[in-house]
Amino acid sequence: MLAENSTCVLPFLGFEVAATYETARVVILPIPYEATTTYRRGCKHGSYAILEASHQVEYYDEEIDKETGLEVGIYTHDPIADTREGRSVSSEEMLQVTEETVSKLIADGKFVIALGGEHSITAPIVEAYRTANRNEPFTVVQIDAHGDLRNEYEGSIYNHACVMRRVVDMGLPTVQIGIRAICKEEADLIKEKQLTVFRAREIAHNPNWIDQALSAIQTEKIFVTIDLDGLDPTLIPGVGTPEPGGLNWYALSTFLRRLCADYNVIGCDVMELAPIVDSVVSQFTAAKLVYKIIGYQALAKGWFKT
Ligand SMILES: [Mn+2]
Repeated sequence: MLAENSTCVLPFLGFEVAATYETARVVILPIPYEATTTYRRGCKHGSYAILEASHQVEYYDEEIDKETGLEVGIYTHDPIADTREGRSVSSEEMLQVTEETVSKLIADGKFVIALGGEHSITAPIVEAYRTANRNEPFTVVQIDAHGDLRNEYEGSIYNHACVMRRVVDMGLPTVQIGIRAICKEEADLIKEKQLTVFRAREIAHNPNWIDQALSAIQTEKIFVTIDLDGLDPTLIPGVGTPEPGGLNWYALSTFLRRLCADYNVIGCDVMELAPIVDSVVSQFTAAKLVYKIIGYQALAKGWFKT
């Protein structure tokens, strides 16, 4: 792990708007960890592709009429659990360094947006929030094509296909949105535990799904985990396991805006971008999504100066 305050080579949005750690409200945490990808590889390059693409995002957000990046301090952390240079990082090491790093950022009062890397990283991030919120449960809202509810996959309980099972095992309530690929074991678990799932197929034909999803949340605090394959693969083809029939841009951004407005979003991650050579669509869309989340949080938390 690199020193926490050393200069990051590639800050989100660009050097001109990068805040210092001390003044930043938002910390972008790149976690280029990839170990258990099962189909299309490359998510270890996802976080840096998002950072690079973010330099092309317009500072002025025409939806909220603010230059978000100039008003909200954004600091980009050095990467942790970095497997890009062929260095192997064990599951245990990834779990430990991620939980420790996120815990420190929470203790420093930062709003963390972690950039994967594979989805298994969400478990230690959520664990850090759990430790910080010992007496108050929060809901994990997951945007994903997949249930990620398998107990074990390819010999590991830390496989990316098991991450929401780890969250369910922690005893935290979950709301899963955009789901359209699950196995029988996961379908049985959803029934047995009566998990709240908004399937992509139902969302496509239900204009009231956002109201229904918001009212299904029973806690004030929320952690949001976004597997980018929750969006339709026509928007983000660069994912490890694409599935047709996903959420569209306005459905997801409208949902996230209302989620930030109506609840206390305590943290967030954006996972599973696996860039495609010669196409910037996926990483640019992901970067814009991250910028939208920062803007919606800033509106909800009163971070804008004017
Ligand atoms: Mn997925």
